[in-house]
Amino acid sequence: MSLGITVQPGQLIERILTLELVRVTERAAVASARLRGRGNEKAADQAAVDAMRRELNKLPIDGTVVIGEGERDEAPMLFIGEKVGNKNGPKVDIAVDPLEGTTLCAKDMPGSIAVMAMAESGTLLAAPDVYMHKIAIGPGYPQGTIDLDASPEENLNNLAKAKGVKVNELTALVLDRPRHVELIAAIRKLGAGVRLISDGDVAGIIFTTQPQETGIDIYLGIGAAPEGVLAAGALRCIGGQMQARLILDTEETRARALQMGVTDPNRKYDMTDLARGDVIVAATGVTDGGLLKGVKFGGPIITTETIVYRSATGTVRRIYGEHRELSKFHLD
Ligand code: VTB
Repeated sequence: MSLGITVQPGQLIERILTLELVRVTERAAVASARLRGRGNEKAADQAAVDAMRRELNKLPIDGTVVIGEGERDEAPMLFIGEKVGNKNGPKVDIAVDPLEGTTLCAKDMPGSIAVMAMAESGTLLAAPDVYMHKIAIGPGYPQGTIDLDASPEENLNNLAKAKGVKVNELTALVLDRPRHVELIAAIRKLGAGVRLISDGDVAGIIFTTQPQETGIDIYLGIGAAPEGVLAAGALRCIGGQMQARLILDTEETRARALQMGVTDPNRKYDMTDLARGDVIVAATGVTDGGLLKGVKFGGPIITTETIVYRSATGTVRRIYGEHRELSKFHLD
């Protein structure tokens, strides 16, 4: 293949794949956006899964889904362990959340995205689709400012000190769930603010990297594991700190995790344990949100907005796409 540019062997494919991933999440986003506001989470998710899978299988990669939609019997496609790609390329790990925030999409509420990550084989955390304890902050703070095992009080006080502000000037982002009642109370007791979100903690974690814009200083709480790996991949590129622990609270989940290589069910993972190698993360907006604009229909042109993170260089690209429905490349 000659593209008239000189790059190291192995790098070419990676650089080209950065754009290829955009196609994948664009397609998934457009497919699910057609079902926005229809109140059918399953159909919207299935549309995203089908489109993502179809596009992934066109890529010159020998890929394996290591974390994502669920396992073989629960997820019809893109299940953990599924092979994707046309095999004419590097061995890669894939993490997917074809429709992050299915409820947001079904209700046409802000913040649903189509998101995936690709990394060198063996470098993304392979785990079952379970819950995960997570804590994250953006870049610019001393290493160790936060610790998953410290109390919310300690973490917020340390962060306030590192930021040079009072603790009551901080805002934490937390998923609005009954399981977080105590966490929310502990944060508010310090005088700090809590921004509650109904879904979408991949973007929630990414928001901590731009506190001056988003108003979010720290992410705390329990969300899903695939979203944790995807967010870690993005932070690997932008910078920041993140720690996580899988919630393997039954014999069954521990056994499943062990099969995937998780020998210590209580292990505390750092950002680089969740996404170790060179990783590319792409996300396209489905509904409008704080991170990305949603898909726009109407007229002959469909527009999309995608963000791509590449850890090897720390490059973040925002790609605005115009897709002409009447062209032979029309998006279904
Ligand atoms: C989160 C969030 C997702 O699931 O990880 C959450 O990022 C997990 O918690 O958008 P629940 O089972 O309590 O919803 C979502 O909300 C939906 O996938």
